[in-house]
Amino acid sequence: GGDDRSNTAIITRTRTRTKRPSLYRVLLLNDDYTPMEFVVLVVERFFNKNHEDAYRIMMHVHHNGVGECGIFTYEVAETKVTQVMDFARKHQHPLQCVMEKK
Ligand code: NFA
Repeated sequence: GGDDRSNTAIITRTRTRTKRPSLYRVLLLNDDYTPMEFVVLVVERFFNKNHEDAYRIMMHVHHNGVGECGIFTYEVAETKVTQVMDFARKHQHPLQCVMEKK
């Protein structure tokens, strides 16, 4: 109808480009002082692992120097790192938690 000539009825549909978010590994680093049971507790509490998986991750870090606790989007990974670092500091343990782009 007259809508086309006056433009009011023309709907331009742009293609929706869905981008998958970048993912980040959250890692624990070994040190000589943090008690093993504290690391297990951290992995259980902040990474929602059962005791067996948490123990396995702790021993992996203990033997290899570094180990992965989970893979998250940027903001979630950042939150995990902050939570773990705050918890370790509160208990006066030198445990380090870092994130790296996958
Ligand atoms: N290496 C620590 C110890 O022998 C345990 C530990 C494991 C610390 C994993 C940090 C990370 N008490």
